[in-house]
Parts: sequence; C-alpha cells; structure tokens
Amino acid sequence: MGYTVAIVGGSGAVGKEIIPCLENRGILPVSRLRIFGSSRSAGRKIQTKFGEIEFEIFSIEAARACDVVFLAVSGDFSKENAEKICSGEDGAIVIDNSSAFRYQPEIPLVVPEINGEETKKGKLIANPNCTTAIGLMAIYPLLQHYGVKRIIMSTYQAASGAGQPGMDELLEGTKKYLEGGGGQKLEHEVFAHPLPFNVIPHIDKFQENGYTKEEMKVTWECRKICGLSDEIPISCTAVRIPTLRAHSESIVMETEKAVNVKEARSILEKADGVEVVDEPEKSLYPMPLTATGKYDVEVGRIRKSIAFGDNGLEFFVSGDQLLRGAALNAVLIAEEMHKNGSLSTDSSNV
Ligand code: 2RA
Repeated sequence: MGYTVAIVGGSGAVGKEIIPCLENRGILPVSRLRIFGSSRSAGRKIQTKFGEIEFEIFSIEAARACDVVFLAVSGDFSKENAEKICSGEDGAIVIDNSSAFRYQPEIPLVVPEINGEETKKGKLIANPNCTTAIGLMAIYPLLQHYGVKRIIMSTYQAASGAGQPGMDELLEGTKKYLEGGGGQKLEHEVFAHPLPFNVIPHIDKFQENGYTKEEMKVTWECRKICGLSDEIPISCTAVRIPTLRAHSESIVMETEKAVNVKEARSILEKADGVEVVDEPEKSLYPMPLTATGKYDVEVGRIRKSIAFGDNGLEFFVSGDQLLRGAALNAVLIAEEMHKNGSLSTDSSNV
C-alpha cells in the first residue's frame, strides 16, 4: 500500500527520469503511478515496476485526486496550475521542477540534504535549478565547517539543461556536422548558436546587470537554500558546452576560517550525495562522462586557492543534470515528506 503519485510531463527529459528514481530507490511507497501529458502522448503505454501505465490527459481534478504530484513542465504551466492542484485540505502535495515559485519567500525551495525541514512548511515545494542543486552538494558541507565570505562559480552545462529538444539538437547537429565534413552552417533553435564543437556563454535571458538569469538563479537560490545573508557575494558565469546530460562547475570559496585541504576532503567524503573523485596523479577527477547516471555528485581537484590563500578553496564538480539537478532531487523531497509525515493525506493508504 502507498501513495498515488503523479508525474505531469512524463514524456519530457526530467519526467522520464522520475520513474526510474521511484522504482530503483524504492523508498517512497507508491500504490499507483499516474502519468499526465498532452493530448499527443495520451494513450501511450509504458511498463513500470508499478504496472503498465497509460498516459492520461492532464486535468486539475485528476491531479488533485493524487497524493503527490511532480510537475516536470514549463514555468508557465506551473504558474497556471500548481496552486490549483494543491489548494485546500484535499489538494495534493506539489513538487514543482520549474522556476515559477522558487523566489517567493513563503514557498520552500529545497535540497533535502540541506534544508529538508522546510518541506513541513507547505503543500507546494519548489525544486531548485540544476546548477544550484549540483554545486550545493559540495558547497554546503564546506560552508557549515568553514563559513563563507564569497563564492565564485563558472559552469560547463550540458545540453540536457534545455530538455529533450536540447539533447536532440546537439546529437543531430553533431551528426550533420560530421557527415558534411564540418564546413557547413548548422541550424539551431534551442540554443542561441549551434552547440556542436562550440562553447556558448549564454544560458537564459540577459538581465540589466549583465548577468544571465541562469547566473542570477545561482546567487538567489544558494542564499535561499543555505539561509545566507544577501551580503554574501555569490557570482556565476554559466556556459553551455556540447556534453549531453551532466553539468560541471568550477567553484571557488572564500571562507571565514582557514581551510585545511586534507580536512576539507574528509568533510566531502562524509557528505551525503557526494563522491570524492580526486586522484589527479591517476588522472581521476570529476567529468560529465563518469558523473552521468550517478545519484551522487562527483567532487575533485580540491586545492587551496592561490587567489584567496589560507581562506580559500577551489574544487570541480560534475553531476547528472537530469538526476541530482532535477528528478532525483524532486523524488528525495517526496521521500523526506513521507518520512516527516507531510504526505499523510486522505487518499493515501500507507
Ligand atoms: C539549463 N539550468 O541548464 C538550466 C535548466 N534548468 O539550461
């Protein structure tokens, strides 16, 4: 016996990943899985551990009849529907993967390993941006131990950040480029420029301060999730690279207390959700190819910063964008709510 769990956007890149996270982890008891999509996917059937599931057309009523609803859809869809699904005593718990509610002070923005307690504060929980969730797995345990004065991040973000269309554009563009001998102009719709064999320092819209929205998300979300003051400077340069589904990040932390690299490594080794991969003499360090498909975020290249001296640490992380950056974090939120009693609704039978 368990909960009725729904995924809205079950055929998208993130929605598809929620299913194996639920199946393989087996922590959230699921009695029925429902998958909602557009009229295009309605009627499609897939085999899951929870039985054969037929995609249904989304409706507010059907979503409200569930216990937990994962929204893996656009921000506009979430803005329009999330509150209607969770409102009132009999509404469902909504875990929203979009940015629609992340910056509303009263809506919890949660990475369960950091601020899981926040899930007790409401029925609508926001899942962070992938870049933030991946970076914080390493930043937070260090910040707890050493304090933080500033964070500077540079990212190397995979095509999957733009969903299945982003991955398709990268793969098809690469194939065309190779077939044509490399000389031809590539078409692009998802990214601002062709991504194959390129590096694009532009993700999301440019803001008045010259940063992109993707970069500002890192600033806003790190502060909100870790409870940091607005006085702590956090800056990011976000770059799209032609990898498929794991984001990498170079992170520099200026700390309050002096850092000991051996100790920092041991803190990271003990941290939940982190795998230390840091044997440079054997050419072992985090990489998108090795981080892909893993629940844990790889952390390595851990070293004292020559820019900030004793109070500075530099490291490199790679994490699966679709898992730690989206589907897995959302499922961990539901598991946390199951453990802390926030999921006991009428329709559940746990
Ligand atoms: C990206 N972080 O990589 C965004 C997606 N959430 O495009």
